[in-house]
Amino acid sequence: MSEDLKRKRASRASYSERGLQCEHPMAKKIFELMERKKSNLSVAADVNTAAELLSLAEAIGPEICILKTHVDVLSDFDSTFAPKLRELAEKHDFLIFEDRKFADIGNTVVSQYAGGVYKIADWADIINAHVVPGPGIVDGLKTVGKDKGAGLLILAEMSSKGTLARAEYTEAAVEIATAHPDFVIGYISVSPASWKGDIGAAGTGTMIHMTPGVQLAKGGDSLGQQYDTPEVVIGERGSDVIIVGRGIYKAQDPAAASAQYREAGWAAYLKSIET
Ligand code: 5BU
Repeated sequence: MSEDLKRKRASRASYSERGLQCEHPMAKKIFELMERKKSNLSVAADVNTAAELLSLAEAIGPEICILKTHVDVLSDFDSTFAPKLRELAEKHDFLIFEDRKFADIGNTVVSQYAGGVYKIADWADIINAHVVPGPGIVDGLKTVGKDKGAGLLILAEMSSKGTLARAEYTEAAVEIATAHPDFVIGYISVSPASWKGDIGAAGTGTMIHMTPGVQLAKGGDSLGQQYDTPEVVIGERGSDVIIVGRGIYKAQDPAAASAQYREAGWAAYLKSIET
């Protein structure tokens, strides 16, 4: 292990300590929620219908800190969906992250975020964006989401094989993210502990790292997804939140599987802050 990595590991702080430092209300809320529920598990609810998603959310709600959605894959989406999901979020104490991956110029993302069929800004606590267009995308999303108290995650890395979001791209993404502390709450990242120097400050500070591509065993799928375990993602790579899709919603008993992932994620976190 490099000296840089050793130093970073040793300086890792608890979620509550980091929550206390947060000025952004949504970042603070996430850190507090993780500590309160003893969960750093986010479930990617990639089912095909609103009915299935709501029933999955009811089953796994007690185990998760964040429910991640792709609302545009729900074949029966209508305006009754969001209020029902929000009700479950209140009941089970979780936040909603719409993984929309905005990627257009500022003016266009304003309409994509606030308008259209999905009206994401009305119900999502957290959204994410690529920085391919440059900082204008953050400024655009901010005009809609900031006053609502929403938080933005910047896609600094991706979990898929051959991703171009690496090296200098990741550094540029961090630069854009850190220039907007009033709206950006963290990153989608894969291996933030290995980022050069202190960029991104994995495991310390107020930026939250969330990582997809997590299963109980290392592996992948036939379309480029790459999986690693909660132990590696939280303990070695320096992330804060594990995002699990098929490992949970395809399990025979998603509630039991989510409990298993929550325990694995939490154990890895506790171990990572041991001094
Ligand atoms: P899986 O079933 O655990 O592979 O689902 C992963 C989820 O995370 C899925 O919703 C993806 O769209 C999402 N994802 C990802 O897999 N990799 C990424 O880099 C990003 C999102 Br960003």
